[in-house]
Amino acid sequence: MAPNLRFTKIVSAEEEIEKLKLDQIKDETQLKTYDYKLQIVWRNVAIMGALHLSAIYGMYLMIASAKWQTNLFAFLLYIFSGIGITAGAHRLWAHRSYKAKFPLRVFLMILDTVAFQNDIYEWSRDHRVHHKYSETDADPHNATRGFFFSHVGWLLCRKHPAVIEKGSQLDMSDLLKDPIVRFQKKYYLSLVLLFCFILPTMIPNYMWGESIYNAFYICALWRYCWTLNMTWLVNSAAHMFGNKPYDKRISPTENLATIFGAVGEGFHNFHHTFPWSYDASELGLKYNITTGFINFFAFFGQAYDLKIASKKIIKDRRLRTGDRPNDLEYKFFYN
Ligand code: ST9
Ligand code: ZN
Ligand code: ZN
Repeated sequence: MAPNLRFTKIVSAEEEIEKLKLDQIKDETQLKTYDYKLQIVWRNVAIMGALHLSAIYGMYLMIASAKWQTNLFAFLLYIFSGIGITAGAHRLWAHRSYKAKFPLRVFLMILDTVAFQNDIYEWSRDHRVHHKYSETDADPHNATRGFFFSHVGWLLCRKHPAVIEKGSQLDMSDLLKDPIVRFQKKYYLSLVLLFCFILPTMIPNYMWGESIYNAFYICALWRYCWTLNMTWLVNSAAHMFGNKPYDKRISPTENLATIFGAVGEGFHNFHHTFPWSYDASELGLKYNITTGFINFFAFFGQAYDLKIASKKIIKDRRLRTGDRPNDLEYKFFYN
């Protein structure tokens, strides 16, 4: 373990409850009923449809005519823009599970922009309301509305009024205090144009003579579409299929495919049980590139105050509310 990792260990149940309060403990109050009618946003349907068709064509170009460097670059962009979401928007800004110095925050903001998943402020607000009101009308990608809705459908229609009402009640002031978040929010579309589309197209052309056409379809469109789908799996598959070793009373699961596809974010039963733990799983670095990334920057002091759930509190919770506390499968997967 790196010598200067600064951990804040959460060791007792009382501490866990206190921490959960800070992380906006799931609200059990009854949501009122709304006069709600599904309203499809056809512009988004057309854009997402076109993006997916272009991505399929991009995949064909990867095999048929692209240079290997282009395919490798597209893959690396997927991993690193994914880390912009996982280590940046998710674990740093939405959950405050660790702190980061200015240079690392700038780097994460750029990676997050490559992923183009709405700005950090909007992403974090939707994510905080998702944790607080999971599987209710106020959850933007409420998984009880089905796989398609939680995967992509929620981006193709107007939001349920409960999402906007409950989201407006969240305290988001911490994010607005961060000048990097404010900067990205202010210039978001220009930054997206540059970091998600223009640079991924120009770099392969300039560096190894790839055609602009191939670079655009592969490194911009295919890579963007692939990263979106890997991210969306956390909201769909990892809210439906898999084990619940930490809390069987909630929908989120440990979903193997998502663990790999979402660069270490598919341990979703763990994450909804301990949302403040920076590693988002109890396995440390195993299958978790994002945790490795944060540890790497912690080694240089750029990431610090990493909050982590102690082994004891995880075990206590597993025995109390997990779905298979003594199962062999648990031992195989988790040891
Ligand atoms: C995308 C996001 O893909 C993906 C997020 C995934 C999250 C995953 C989390 C899982 C855990 C982490 C794992 C990471 C794994 C990563 C792996 C990587 C390999 N509270 O939005 P409008 C207000 S984005 C409070 O127009 P409509 C809003 O401020 C893809 N207020 O709602 C506004 O107020 P005002 C690219 C809220 O009209 C008003 O409401 N982007 C909230 O219903 C209207 O807002 C897109 O595709 C809230 N929560 O439209 C864009 N929300 O007027 C898609 C909104 O005062 N978005 N408000 O300013 C849209 O086009 C629209 O938002 C819409 C809804 C059509 C979906
Ligand atoms: Zn979730
Ligand atoms: Zn989360």
